[in-house]
Amino acid sequence: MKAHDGMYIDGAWRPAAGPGVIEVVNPADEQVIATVPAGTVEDVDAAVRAARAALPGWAATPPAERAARLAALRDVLVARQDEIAETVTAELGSPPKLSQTVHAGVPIAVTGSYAELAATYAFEERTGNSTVLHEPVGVVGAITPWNYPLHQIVAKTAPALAAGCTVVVKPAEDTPLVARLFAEAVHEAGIPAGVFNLVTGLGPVAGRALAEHPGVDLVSFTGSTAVGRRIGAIASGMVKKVALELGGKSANVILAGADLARAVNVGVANVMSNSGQTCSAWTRMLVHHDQYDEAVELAAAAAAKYGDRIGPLVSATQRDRVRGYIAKGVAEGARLAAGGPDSPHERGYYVSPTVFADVTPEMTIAQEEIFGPVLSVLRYTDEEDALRIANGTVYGLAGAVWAADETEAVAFARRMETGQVDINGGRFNPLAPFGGYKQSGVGRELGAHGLAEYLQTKSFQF
Ligand code: TXE
Repeated sequence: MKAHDGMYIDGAWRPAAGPGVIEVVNPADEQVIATVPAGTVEDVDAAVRAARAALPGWAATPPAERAARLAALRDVLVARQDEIAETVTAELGSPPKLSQTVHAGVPIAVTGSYAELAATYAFEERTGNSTVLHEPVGVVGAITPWNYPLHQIVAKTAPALAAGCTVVVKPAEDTPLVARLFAEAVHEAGIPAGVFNLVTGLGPVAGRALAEHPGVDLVSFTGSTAVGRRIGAIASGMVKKVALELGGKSANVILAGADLARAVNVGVANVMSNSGQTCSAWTRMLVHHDQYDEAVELAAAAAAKYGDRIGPLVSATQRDRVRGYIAKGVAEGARLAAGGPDSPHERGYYVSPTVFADVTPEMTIAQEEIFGPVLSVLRYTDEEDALRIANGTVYGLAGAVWAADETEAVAFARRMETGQVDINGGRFNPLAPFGGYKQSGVGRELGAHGLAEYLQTKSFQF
């Protein structure tokens, strides 16, 4: 058990204002592995002041120099990739391979992409007789969740730094260790004091203080819809800019004629990966009624194969929440084709990979975000029916379409009310904008669209 001290504020680890600590638990064996300080309003205030003081210098730093610092940060993350992966495995419980390739690998790719974008982005352009400037919004307050603990921090910090903003991050209380490691990496990369600051702490205390701080110009939040609503209300009341990445209930639409086995196997892998703790997961599989029974059988077999290969959920709270949804699915008349509420291990917050069949669109498990390894398979009669079901939730974050040919899949995807669609199993692209339609959120992350969130425009007329 390691007791960590301090908050990373103004380029150094400074003692926390209060005595409170947060215990970090390894969800695979329920052991306390570390403590970190629980930040207070005073810590948040010190961090925001440091970020404000650093803002003029960083905003005036030429984009090429900001790009060089981000490239240096990427190199430090590469050098410390194993340590990042081990830390995420310890505090999130993710299997080592996933930690290495996704939890450490994706932030490296994203930081690299912003090093390039900072160097090439048109921060000034001409239109008619005007020059348009894209200037940094100012101080960013970033509140992040635990499901992809480093990615969520990097997806906000890298574009903010590329834009010339300064940042205060309040990471999730369940996964503060990789956030501390990231602060060390920022320091090693030579990013000037005050440009990046980290305050660990509880959401309703430190998170709330950050959202409410008058020195914060933009609040970027990823997490639950309930907290997102509150943060949106605070930000709009204070006329701050706000970006919200919230929940999802994405549809994986398998059109008749698609490669059914591939679509089902990739679809199950998508839901089970990271133990289902992915906001963009394709948690509703939509299958034509002629192929429905075959799809359910394939999905159940694929889920059963996962067995021990998935990690636990992050906490007892999340495990109980997911079990509650499984019980509700059964109570509302869905049929368990694989898995169920029983835990496969005595210790650790595990839930078995679970597949529900005979799910109808209005059931709770087809409407609400479960955030666990639980797939619902729904049947449709024709493409209009599939579209109605796909669009029939309050969310619209991601999704997938499979068809015999790409044109058919694209035609369907155009009619989906969602921010990102994978066509016939498309690959992850760190430059593609990511974000929600409807109640899945406000704003976009990643690529040039993610950078634009941290900029405001000014024009000169000549
Ligand atoms: O989220 P919270 P939780 C969804 C998912 C999950 C559910 C609950 O469905 O089951 O949310 O997860 C901070 N003021 N997602 O309870 O509470 C908190 O400290 C300011 C989807 O963990 O929203 C943490 O840093 N901040 C999601 C962050 O908000 C507050 C990822 C997220 O925690 C706060 C995670 C407050 N009053 C959960 N209360 C996604 N979209 O990827 C909490 N926080």
